[in-house]
Amino acid sequence: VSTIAASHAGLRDPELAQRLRGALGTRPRRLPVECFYDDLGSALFEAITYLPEYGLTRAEWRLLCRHSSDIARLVPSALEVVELGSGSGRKTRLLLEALARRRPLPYRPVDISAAALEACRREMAGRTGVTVDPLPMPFLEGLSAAIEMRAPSSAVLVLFLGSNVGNLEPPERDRFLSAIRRRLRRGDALLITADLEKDASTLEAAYDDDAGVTAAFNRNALARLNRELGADFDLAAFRHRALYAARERRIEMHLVSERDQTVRIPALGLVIALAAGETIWTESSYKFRRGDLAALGRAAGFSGTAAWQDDEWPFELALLVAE
Ligand code: AVI
Repeated sequence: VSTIAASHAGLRDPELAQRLRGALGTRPRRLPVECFYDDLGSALFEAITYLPEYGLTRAEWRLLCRHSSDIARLVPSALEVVELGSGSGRKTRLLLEALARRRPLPYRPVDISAAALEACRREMAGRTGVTVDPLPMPFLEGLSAAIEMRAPSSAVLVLFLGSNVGNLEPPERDRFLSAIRRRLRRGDALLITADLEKDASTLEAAYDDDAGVTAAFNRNALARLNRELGADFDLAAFRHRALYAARERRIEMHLVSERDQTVRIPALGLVIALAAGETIWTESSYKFRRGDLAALGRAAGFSGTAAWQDDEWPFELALLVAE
């Protein structure tokens, strides 16, 4: 996991600070997705992937186990892989091994978290045929850098896994997929995954687990505002809430203020009054239907080559090719 536009300046990055001011300063109060993923947030997310309630990661793992060799057959053999949001690289290892069986494979993970890239490098160490070349950058910058490094005769396979596409609002998502396409050549490919719709109680449990790990992940976003921007959020006065909005097909995560309170965020020059029951909307996680990924890909200039689903935890993996 990582972010699309964060930088090493953390929340003090001027562009992010500006967006934060807008998102928190007006109602409904929101937080940009970048707020989750400092090193602690990335570690908490890694813990989420082990929760019994959070079936997404295991479903993706099953799909990659089952279909790595199909994917290897469908993509050109002279290939370079760029992964947007590598995380620890655990899930990608299998696929890379299948691809590297044919010939040496340059692998360029793009992630803003140096800790994630380091874990990824360790995970790949000693895998025959895979050379790791980490790019500590926001996604699109990293993709552009990787494209500049490509050997002229190689195709590029971009990985955008983890159902990360679900954390983008639809207009932003469409722009992002088009921005990926614009950086690619005809015949390059995009391997992408998305969590599929399922019943509300299963989804809500996945985002409000019994051990409270997701609640900690959610609260860490406010804890970061305290740490990095000198804010004085009283974390104990916020309750974690996850609800499935079926019409919009998204999980919404909120932090609910348990009382009337005033919070100061000096580095943003912001003082906000929260009423009891008012929420800070911290994340949306969109859910999809079978075939949605191919349709999104088509709108961005890709054709859908293949798609596979997991039936145990409905989840989709799709291979799209740049037209
Ligand atoms: C990274 N992303 C796909 C996760 C999701 O499921 O939307 C983030 C997450 N938020 C709470 N739990 C997991």
